[in-house]
Amino acid sequence: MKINLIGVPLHLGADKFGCNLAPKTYREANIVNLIESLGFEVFDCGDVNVLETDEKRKYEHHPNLKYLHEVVDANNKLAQKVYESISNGNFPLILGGDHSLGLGSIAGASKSIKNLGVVWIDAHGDINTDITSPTGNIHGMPLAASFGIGHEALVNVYENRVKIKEENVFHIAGRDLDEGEVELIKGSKGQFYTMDKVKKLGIKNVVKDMLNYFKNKVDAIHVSFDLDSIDSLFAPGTGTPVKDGLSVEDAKYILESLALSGMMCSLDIVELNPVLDKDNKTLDIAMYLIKNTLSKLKYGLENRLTA
Ligand code: DIR
Ligand code: MN
Ligand code: MN
Ligand code: MN
Repeated sequence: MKINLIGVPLHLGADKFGCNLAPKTYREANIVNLIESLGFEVFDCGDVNVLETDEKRKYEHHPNLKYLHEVVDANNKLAQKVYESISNGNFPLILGGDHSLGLGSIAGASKSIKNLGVVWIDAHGDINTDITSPTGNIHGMPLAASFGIGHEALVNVYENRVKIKEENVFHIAGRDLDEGEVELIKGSKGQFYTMDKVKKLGIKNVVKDMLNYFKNKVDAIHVSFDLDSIDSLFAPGTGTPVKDGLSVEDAKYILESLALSGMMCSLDIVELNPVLDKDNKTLDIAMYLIKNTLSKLKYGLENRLTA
């Protein structure tokens, strides 16, 4: 098994410049060497090519889906890379870029894995639609679209099918939810462990619930980690920072537990905005989390084989 790095220099889904620079920032911080130092073979697939566009074309394709064509195009390309990586027996590490890339990651992973689970760690719900979104930013919509709710161009990204079952979603760290998202969560078959719930239960119990929930339920789990899930005090370098979030150790524990479970098949790390990051604080956290998570992945594979 190799680690496949896939960069996604996309900011159009967030409509804020900066997170498109993150893949370059990770490479300059020697992410390849870091992963190799854990004993993995790394193949860097390079960056997904993002179409050039300009501000004037933001609403060219839809009045409340900014840069729809460009975001869908990038996700079609990403999905194919993720699909190829997993079907070749490798582990894709997808470096964003804004969180609209979850559309492509999940589309690709769910082509390889029939019954895919998704853990979405985020201050935001990312379950808006073109109808409910107060911003028109597609990075606030990818999770809902993946379970079939939203505009058909997003639901049918890469392939014309719903990618995951709603009940296969486990969301952690929500604390900045829009009205339409709160409504959707109320009737949802998915699991939503908001920050309030995390504080009440404690992170150990959240992780216990998560692993129990997925046991005998899914074939593998795609993990989508938005750095804004971490408290903005520690991780200021994201486009939409929110206070009162996870500690770095909470995030580390969630991710390493997933790696050790043997169920994790792919990982997104998204929304690092190097322009907004102070003293590389957020970059350092991301590198620390990637290092620790991947270092546990080998044990996870052994757990899976002996289970
Ligand atoms: C807000 C912010 N809920 C929106 N979303 C995200 O625009 O839909 N920020 N995902 O990271
Ligand atoms: Mn066009
Ligand atoms: Mn997000
Ligand atoms: Mn977010």
